Amino acid sequence: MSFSPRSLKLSRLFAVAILLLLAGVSSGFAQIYPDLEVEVRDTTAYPGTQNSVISVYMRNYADTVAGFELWLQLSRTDRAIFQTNIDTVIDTTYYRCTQWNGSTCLDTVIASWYWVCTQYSGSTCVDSSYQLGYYRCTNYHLPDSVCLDSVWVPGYDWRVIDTQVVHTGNFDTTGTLISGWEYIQSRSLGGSGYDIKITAQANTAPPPYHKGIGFPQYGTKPLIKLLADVYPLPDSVLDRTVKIAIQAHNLDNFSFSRQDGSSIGVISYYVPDTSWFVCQAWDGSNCLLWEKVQGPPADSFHVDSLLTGKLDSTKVALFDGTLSILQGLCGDVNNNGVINILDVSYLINFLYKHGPALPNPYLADCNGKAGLNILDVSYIINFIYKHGPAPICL
Ligand SMILES: [Ca+2]
Ligand SMILES: [Ca+2]
Repeated sequence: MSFSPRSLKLSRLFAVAILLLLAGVSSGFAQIYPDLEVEVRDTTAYPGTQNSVISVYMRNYADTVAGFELWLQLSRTDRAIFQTNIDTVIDTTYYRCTQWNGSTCLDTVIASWYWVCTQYSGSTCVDSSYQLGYYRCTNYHLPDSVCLDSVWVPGYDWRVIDTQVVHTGNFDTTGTLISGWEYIQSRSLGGSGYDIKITAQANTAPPPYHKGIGFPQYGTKPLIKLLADVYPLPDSVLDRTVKIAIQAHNLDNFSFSRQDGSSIGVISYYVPDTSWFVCQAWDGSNCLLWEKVQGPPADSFHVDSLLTGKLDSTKVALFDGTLSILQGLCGDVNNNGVINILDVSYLINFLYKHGPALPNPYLADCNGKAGLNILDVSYIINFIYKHGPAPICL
């Protein structure tokens, strides 16, 4: 049996309608269900925790997701940071000219890699190939200019190769929905780790053919797990929550795409783009030389229209998350809420006998001097048995 988006949505609506009837609830509102939900799951971490996991979940009900771009940003720059490494990468941008005037190109689009269906059996794609190009809209629904149909234009006219030093992000795909995907990359666009953008594609080099995340998918596994480091924070600081926001207002950095490369839940439409001109040289009433200016005053103007896109909030639902920084007891090495001889033996075990990892290294590095060593052990012994000073975590 195959699902179609319409039958799936109808069946879900139907199920809810029955539940409402059973509950004796009457609702005057038609419930709208999204096709896709992306959620940053709330999490907690101790101060000073390295490799704290921030999980992103996705639920897709109407489309197979074969690629995505997702940009996350932290609300505070002094509490936590996404883990990044400095890398040198080669970026190639491919351009396709959409309007020629002789040998001069008047307008361009950036060509990207998409899976393009090369053979259909009915409405099912039975063969496809990975191609560089762009989708040109051929049929707009007026007056809202939604693109109803497009054609694939393969190839590119020129390319620009840049070498860039970038901050790549650390992530973990073990046990996630994108485990085994061909291409997964993450970058801090701001370069400092306070943001991270993930770009992933299911099937860049088959075989094996990896079609992406089928539907319905209720998000039992994370989509991706990002690694963050939490800064040390004394218990006296009350504001301990960092918001992790999905940045989707700029669709340059947000898209969830189907197998054919088209974006899920994006409305494309035209906006007017007005150019203003001032005449620099008149010959009677004829202008010999026009100069383009920012705006009025001007002698002439031309209204063009630009194709742009926005997210359809009835189709795509986004949920930001939070990282809440817990309060910890400095010196409580085994993190059980009290400081006693067990913490001493846990730390000795860890430092000298290959014992289990520390639940929170920040709480064990407690002698007021950075670095975990025997001095932290003797500091705790001093505190417990010799009325020594209280542990200090930096
Ligand atoms: Ca303890
Ligand atoms: Ca120390």
